[in-house]
Amino acid sequence: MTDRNDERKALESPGRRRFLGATAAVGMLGAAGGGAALMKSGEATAARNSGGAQSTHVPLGELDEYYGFWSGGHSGEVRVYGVPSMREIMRIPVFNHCSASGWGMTDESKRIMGDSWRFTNGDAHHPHVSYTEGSHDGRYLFINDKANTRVARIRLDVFKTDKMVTVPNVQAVHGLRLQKAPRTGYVFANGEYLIPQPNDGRGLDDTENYRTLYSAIDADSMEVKWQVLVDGNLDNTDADYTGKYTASTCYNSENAVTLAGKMQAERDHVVVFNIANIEKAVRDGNFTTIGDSDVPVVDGRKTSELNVTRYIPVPKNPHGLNTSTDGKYFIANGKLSPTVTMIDIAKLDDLFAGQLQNERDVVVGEPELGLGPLHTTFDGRGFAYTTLFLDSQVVKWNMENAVRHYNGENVDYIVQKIDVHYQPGHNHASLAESKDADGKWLFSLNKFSKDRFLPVGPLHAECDQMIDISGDEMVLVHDTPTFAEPHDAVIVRRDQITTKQIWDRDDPYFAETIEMARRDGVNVETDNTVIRDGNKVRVYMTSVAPSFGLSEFRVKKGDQVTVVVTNLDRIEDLTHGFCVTDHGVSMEISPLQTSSITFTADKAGVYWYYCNWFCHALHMEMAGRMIVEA
Ligand code: K7E
Ligand code: CUA
Ligand code: CA
Repeated sequence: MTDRNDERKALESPGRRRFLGATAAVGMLGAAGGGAALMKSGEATAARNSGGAQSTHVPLGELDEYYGFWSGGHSGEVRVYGVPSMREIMRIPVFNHCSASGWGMTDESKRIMGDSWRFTNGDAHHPHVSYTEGSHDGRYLFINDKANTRVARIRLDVFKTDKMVTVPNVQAVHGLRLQKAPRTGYVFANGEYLIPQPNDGRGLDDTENYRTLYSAIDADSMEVKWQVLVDGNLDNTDADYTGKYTASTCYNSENAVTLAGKMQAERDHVVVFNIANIEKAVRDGNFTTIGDSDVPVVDGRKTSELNVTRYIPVPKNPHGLNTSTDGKYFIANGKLSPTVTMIDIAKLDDLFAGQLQNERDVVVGEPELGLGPLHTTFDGRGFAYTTLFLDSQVVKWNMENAVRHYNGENVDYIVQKIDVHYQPGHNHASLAESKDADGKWLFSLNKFSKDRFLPVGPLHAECDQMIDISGDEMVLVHDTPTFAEPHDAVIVRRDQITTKQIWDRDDPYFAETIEMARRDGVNVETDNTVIRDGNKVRVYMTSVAPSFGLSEFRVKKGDQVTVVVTNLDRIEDLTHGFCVTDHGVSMEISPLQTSSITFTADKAGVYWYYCNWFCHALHMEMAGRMIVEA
């Protein structure tokens, strides 16, 4: 490895090396503080470069080639960019609440969010677009909520969240990936933190017996189908391209509850899950349940005899887990180790059949790439790209050469290292979570941005950098500041997604609201009327630019008011809003959409409601009075 280290040093600037003198573990712990030393403004200028073969410029009036879906981290949302222009096109509220669209306020969104609507925060890390036979089919995007242990689905015909599930028996869903073939039947979710099972107040201090589980969610119904009890925790996960196997990294094989404890073992592990064997165990009744949940839980601990998991030792505290787009390897990113571990997926059948001596026999490469490898992406041409958090670099490397090197051949596998600014987490190349990886654009999602943008006080933006990977050399071409905090992104071709221009009147998104109207004897498309039901009042009105179907309605103080607005404008882009002043009531009503919102009229007086989506020359006049009688 010495020659490799020398080669790496030659590629890195002296300033970086000085910062990185310590061991990986110490460096990682000091990353936030040490980062300041790394980010000298002079260095940032020197490292800036441009002039890739491809242009990020999309001429005025032309459309981007790709959709990029960025997770919003602890903003709880998903953001949609056009790639390569990096124009932010849309934000999709998911786990957060949205002042503009009324997500979290409307009756439709509350139904979808279920009990968890009372949480106004989320921590969205891993967005993934559904598959058919390893290619993106553009039906759905799925995303996890680490903060409140949820998984959500977004419809990509309307770009709206349409299902949300709180996963039982686990705390903090972190790693999330989809079954890639034959289609996305399952969404796989890692429970990250170790907790007593069940977590009902018993066994609080029995930390040795804290456990977590791997969950499979039915992508169509969004119900949790089964869970697998594991040893250690679960960080990131990915699925293969056949539908047989998935794998997850574990940084806490120690079952520790302290930072020091989680770094004790020299090796942690990757758990490989055998999907067919898990399904068989469920079918055969070889499962238990935990607490109040009726989800089948299959024992996948090391002591289990169900043949559903294997634990492959890897260097300590790995992080990202990425399947190469040729379907050959699960790649576990070392984090505290300068290596990534390549697991040969083709050898997993033999491993589960008991035909290998040792779990490590499925490891076919362990290239040393640099300090702090976190995530890896692919170009479809045999090269992998790994972020080096501590080195603040992306390294391009040759996968087959890494395997040959592991076999003792004297070949180089590192192709190039490029500086990024600074401290990258995920990276993601165009189409690189599908077998269609096209090796055009690479994004490095960097955690620090000091010196790159106008200062805005102590809190800085994150910095997403765009790298042209279409040629032999990586070329940095663009910086995009992003707000807290894209962990991951997915980029699909624009032809892989088909959207509706206006809503269908029979869309399930608001079917329950239409059903409520039917029970009230109301046709929401023609009737403007008020229905009283005890102290519940339902106000039905239409909207046609520039007026609401009702210019006033009357309720009594203390009434619970539900306002249902149906937008009869069938013109693309003609969205109305409905906002009641001084009541915290706001929602979007896009063309042919029905939206509803429920609130208490708790103050007597006159309150204007108005359209808050600029729709017409007389948009300001599109208003009416809610008259609340004492
Ligand atoms: Cu590395 Cu949540 Cu995918 Cu952040 S995780 S970086
Ligand atoms: Cu309707 Cu503005
Ligand atoms: Ca560990």
